[in-house]
Amino acid sequence: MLNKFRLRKKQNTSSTLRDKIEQVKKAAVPEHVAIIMDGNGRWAKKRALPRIAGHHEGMKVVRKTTKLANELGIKTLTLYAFSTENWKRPKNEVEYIMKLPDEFLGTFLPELIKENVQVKMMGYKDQLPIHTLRAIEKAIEETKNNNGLVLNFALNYGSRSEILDAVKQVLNDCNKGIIKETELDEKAFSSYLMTANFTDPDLLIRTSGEMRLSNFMLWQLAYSEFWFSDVLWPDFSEDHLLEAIEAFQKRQRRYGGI
Ligand code: V07
Repeated sequence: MLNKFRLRKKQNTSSTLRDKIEQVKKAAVPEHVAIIMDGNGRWAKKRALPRIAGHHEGMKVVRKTTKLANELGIKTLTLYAFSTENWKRPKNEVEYIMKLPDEFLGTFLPELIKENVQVKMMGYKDQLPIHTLRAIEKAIEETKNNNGLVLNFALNYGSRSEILDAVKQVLNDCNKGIIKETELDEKAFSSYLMTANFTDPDLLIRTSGEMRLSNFMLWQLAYSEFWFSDVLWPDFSEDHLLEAIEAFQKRQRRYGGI
């Protein structure tokens, strides 16, 4: 009796998720979604677990989110995995976090390849542990010919540094005569950023109730829609992502009406 009930309940839940996915796919889906995956430490603290347990749980949500984004036809998913400021955290926590790309790819790379996902990374590679960099570069190489979702990890990324480095590169190119001051417009400047080959995000999601950009894609988010959710990243489900996209679609329709 109890088993029967559970089975029925499970089937009902998944069919509503299916329906919702189909519903969302009928309207314009954002091309590029960026997410600040915040609240992993708080999720762990609430359960009296070490912070690293929250990061590990958060990693599983990366997989679910990637799968759904791909299924919805989102072209690019940029995930803020580690900022240039995150090095200030306790050494053991940083060490653990830097093993997550290895673990994630060790488990899910075959799945990403099968699902036609292309892995990319933006951020300062120099300071990353060699094992982290090797795992990511292997994934980038093995998925480079895929043409489904682009899964772009922002790792050791900081937007002010990115902009400053772009300015320095522009000055360099100016001195060498590669670009003239009069040719430098927004489009030309964008090509000096780490996102040179990306469109700007249409939608930014930040979880865990914080309403800040925290040095994330400051230039690129100039015209994006923002969606702030109180849900902690490890609790961020398919339903929550669909809710954010539905809200985005409603805003699009309103602007279209006037
Ligand atoms: C990290 C889990 C998600 C919540 C936020 C912080 C902790 C997946 C990756 C990853 C990165 C590159 C890659 C494949 C997977 C990751 C870091 C942290 C640094 F090619 N999750 N995750 N990287 N967390």
